[in-house]
Amino acid sequence: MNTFQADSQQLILALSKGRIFEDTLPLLEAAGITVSENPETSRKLILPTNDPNVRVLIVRATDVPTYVQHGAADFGVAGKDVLLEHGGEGLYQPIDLHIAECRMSVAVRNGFDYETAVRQGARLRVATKFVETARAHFAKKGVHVDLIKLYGSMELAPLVGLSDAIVDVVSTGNTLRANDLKEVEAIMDISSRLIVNQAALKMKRERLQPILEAFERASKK
Ligand code: PRT
Ligand code: MG
Repeated sequence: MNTFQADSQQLILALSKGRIFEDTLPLLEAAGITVSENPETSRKLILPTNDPNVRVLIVRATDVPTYVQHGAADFGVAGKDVLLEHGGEGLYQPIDLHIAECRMSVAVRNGFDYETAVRQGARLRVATKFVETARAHFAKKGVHVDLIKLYGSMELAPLVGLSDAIVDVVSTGNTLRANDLKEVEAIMDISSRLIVNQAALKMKRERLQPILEAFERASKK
């Protein structure tokens, strides 16, 4: 039985599977921590490491700030996109890790004249997972939008007439191109940040500090 108890010696790190897990592994190695199982093949949601006092929780990318905010994890790694939607309450964000880099952009269907629509003051329907970021972006531009909240596959929305535009993260642009979409505006650069529970930072400083320093050194390379 793998019972789970938070105690003061334990450090719990929240990570999401996929690119964030993979890009965080070398940073953990730099801190002398090796994760003993691969989340892609293991069904475990709590992964042991070579350090009996450090364990890794595998959660959805958007849930990482929630686990850390409430202290169920002491620290975690989350994209700036996710942190902006969460709001950052209860979180200390000391380090830009420069991993999982991408950008937040506005995209429309090829053939849709975004610039003219904006210039003429058209009301745009925008589908996105990132409603707070999208709201702030269009408010700053003075563009009226109806935001449609989606949880994934935003690229589909303009193709089936659900929206005029999407706000999504773009890395290579291949997904947009494959779906007859084009990027019309870059909103901001995105990378992943180390986040730390504010209480844990005080209570477990001695244990956390060397790991934070190793992450900081390794992420600058
Ligand atoms: O997949 P899930 O629904 O569980 O959650 P998630 O998509 O939030 O998690 P994950 O693991 O896919 O992404 C975690 C973090 O990686 C995000 O919060 C971003 O900060 C960052 N990141 C970096 C990306 C990308 N690059 C990226 N390309 N997140 C998502 N994508 C997706 C994008 O949404 C689009 O569908 O990949 C597609 C575009 O990729 P290109 O290369 O075709 O442009
Ligand atoms: Mg994803």
